[in-house]
Amino acid sequence: MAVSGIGPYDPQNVFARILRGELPCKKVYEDEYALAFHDIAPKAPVHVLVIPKGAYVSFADFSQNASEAEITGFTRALGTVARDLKLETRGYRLLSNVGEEAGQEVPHFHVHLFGGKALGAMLP
Ligand code: D5M
Repeated sequence: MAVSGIGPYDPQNVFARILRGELPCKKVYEDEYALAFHDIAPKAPVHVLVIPKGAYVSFADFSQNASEAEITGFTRALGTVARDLKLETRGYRLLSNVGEEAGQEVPHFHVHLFGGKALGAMLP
């Protein structure tokens, strides 16, 4: 079932364009499965977006339709980015908005990685 407000994959979405090199990004990591770059409007001292290379609109799509290699590769990349950015000492937060009502603006699956300060209690 489709997630509310998120249609079929749009190859013109901003992250697809970044993946194709049509738009710039402040890259922090890249491998076969994932690309990580600084969020354009950071909400924490470290605010990085980690996206899969494959065309998935949301976590719902990715978790259902990505191959095991993609899921493993992407998950490992997330951990590597956090480690490379030295976020493990103070801890960090992963967040992914799924669907318009949850606040998803860009329809290419992405995980926000926040760190670099005391993040406090989890909010809804
Ligand atoms: O989060 C989408 C996030 O993507 C939001 O924090 C802004 C960020 N964004 C949008 N355009 C860009 C570019 N061009 N570079 C870097 N970051 C960007 P969501 O969970 O979909 O609301």
